[in-house]
Amino acid sequence: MSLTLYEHPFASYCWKVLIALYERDVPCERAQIDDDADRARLAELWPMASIPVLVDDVAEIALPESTVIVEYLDRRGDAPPLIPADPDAALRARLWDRVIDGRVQTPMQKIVLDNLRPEGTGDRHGVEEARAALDLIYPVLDRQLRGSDWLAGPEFTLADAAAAPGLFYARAVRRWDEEDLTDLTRYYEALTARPTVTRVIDEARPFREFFPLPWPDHMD
Ligand SMILES: N[C@@H](CCC(=O)N[C@@H](CS)C(=O)NCC(=O)O)C(=O)O
Repeated sequence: MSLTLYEHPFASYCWKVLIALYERDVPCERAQIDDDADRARLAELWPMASIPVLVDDVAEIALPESTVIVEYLDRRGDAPPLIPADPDAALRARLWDRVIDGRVQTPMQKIVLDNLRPEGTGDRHGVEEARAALDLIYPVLDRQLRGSDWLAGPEFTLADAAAAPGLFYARAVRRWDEEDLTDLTRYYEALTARPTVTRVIDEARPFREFFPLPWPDHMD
């Protein structure tokens, strides 16, 4: 086995890579990052010690950054790549992956992580801005999804692997109007019913105690 993924099943950016592994049926060892000692060991591979990190023993590389890892995994296996071969389709997949990370994942993380700050050091204004950022992007995604099965077009791509964790956790902290944004709601339902996405949701389920807020009733 030449690939090892350093990850945690509850971590949203790790989901992006796990979905890619499952979609493309790429064999990979998993090393769970649980505590400070694990993070310290990870820092020897990648000084920022963020997860995910993919190590390829044969190529002797350690790759951080979920998007870059998904691109690397496209070299493995026979399944269709998550960054399509067609250059225009590839551009769309990369664009919507960036939009999700910057405008969904980032504000979602801001809202979640604010609850882990020491008492009295919360950033109320920053959290309000993050909520407003989510309210701004939801209708944009709804419009993008009008008449389209997946976020970047007719095929499931990198953008959808990013959107699955992004929207899952964003919906836990800031729901969109599901009656009004019907295309986003339809997409979310299709996304979370996809077997590879259902699998990461299920694998993360035992770790919900790590969520620093009560797990919302509206979330399966
Ligand atoms: N841009 C990075 C973000 C990774 C990230 O934020 N990972 C979180 C877990 S979901 C983490 O490790 N946070 C702790 C840290 O960055 O120190 C990626 O796409 O991989």
